[in-house]
Amino acid sequence: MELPPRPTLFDFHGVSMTKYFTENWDNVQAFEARPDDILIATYPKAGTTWVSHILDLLYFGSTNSDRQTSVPLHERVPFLEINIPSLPAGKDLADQLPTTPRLIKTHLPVQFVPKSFWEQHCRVVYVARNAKDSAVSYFHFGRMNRIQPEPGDWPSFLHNFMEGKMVFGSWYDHVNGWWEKKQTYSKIHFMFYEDLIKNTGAEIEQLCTFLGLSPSVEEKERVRAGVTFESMKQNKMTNFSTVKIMNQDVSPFMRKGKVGDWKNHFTVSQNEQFDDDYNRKMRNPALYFYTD
Ligand code: PPS
Repeated sequence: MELPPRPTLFDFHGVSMTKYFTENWDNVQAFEARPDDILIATYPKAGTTWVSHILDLLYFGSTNSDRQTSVPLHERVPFLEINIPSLPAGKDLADQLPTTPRLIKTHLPVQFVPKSFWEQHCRVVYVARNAKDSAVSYFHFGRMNRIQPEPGDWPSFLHNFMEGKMVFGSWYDHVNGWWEKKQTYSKIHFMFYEDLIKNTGAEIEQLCTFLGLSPSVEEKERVRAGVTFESMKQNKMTNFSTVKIMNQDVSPFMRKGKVGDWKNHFTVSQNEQFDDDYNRKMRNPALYFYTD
C-alpha cells in the first residue's frame, strides 16, 4: 500500500478537520443506524480502543474466538468517518458489519453525528480523558501516524491544542458538547478514562448496567483480564501493529496508558497558561477531570 501524504487542517463548519474525515461526508451523514447499534464516541486519544475492546469482549468474547484472534479490532469496530485512499471507507465497513449489535467508533463532535443515531435512539458510550494527558497522547500519535497533520514540536502542538487547531477540533468544545447532549438524550453513558484506570472492574459493571448485559462473574473477569494495558499492548489485534500508516518505532500506539504523563511534558509556565485558559473554557463544575 502506498502511504497517504500527511494532510493539512482546514475549517469545516467551524471545526478543524482534514480531508481523511470529510471527503466521504454525504455518505457518512446518510448512514442508516439501527436501533441496536452502539456508538462509541470520543475525542481522539481518550481510550476509544480500550472501550471498544471491552464492548467487543462483552458482546462477542465468549461466542466467537476466531473474531478475537484473527480480526483486528478496527475492523470489528469500524471508524465511521474515516476515508483513506486504498482502504475501505469506515462507513462501508460499518454498513457491512455482520454482528448484532454493531459497534461503531466515531470522533465526531456531537453536532456532526449522523442524525439516524438519534432518530433510532441508539445507545452511545462517550469516553472523556483529561485535557493534559489527551494533548500529550495526541502529540505522540501525530508523530507516528501519517494521516495526522505534522504535529510540529511540543510547544507549538500544545498551543494549537489550546486553540482547537486539531483534527476533530477543540477538546473543550467536544467534551462540553457531548456533556450537554447527555442532559437531554438519556442513552449516553459518559465515562472517564481516569475512572477506568482506577477501577476497571467497576466501570465494566456500570457499562453492563447501561447496556442491559448480565455476564457471569467468570465472564467479567475474562473481559477485565483481556483489556489490561499489557494484554492489549501484546495483542496484535488491538495494538494496531497491522496498520501501515502508523510507525510504531516512532511511538507505539499503546504508549503509556497512564494518568499524569502530562507532568513529563508540560513546563511550569505551560501548565500555568494551560490552567488559566482551561478555567475560562471549562466553567461547568459538574464536568470534573482527575489529572493525577
Ligand atoms: S484513538 O487513536 O483516538 O482511537 O486513540 P484511543 O484509543 O482513544 O486512545 C489511545 C490512548 O489510550 C491508551 N490505552 C489504554 N490505557 C490503559 N489501558 C488500556 N487497556 C489502554 N488501551 C489504550 C493508549 O495507550 C493511548 O494513551 P497514551 O497516553 O498515548 O498511552
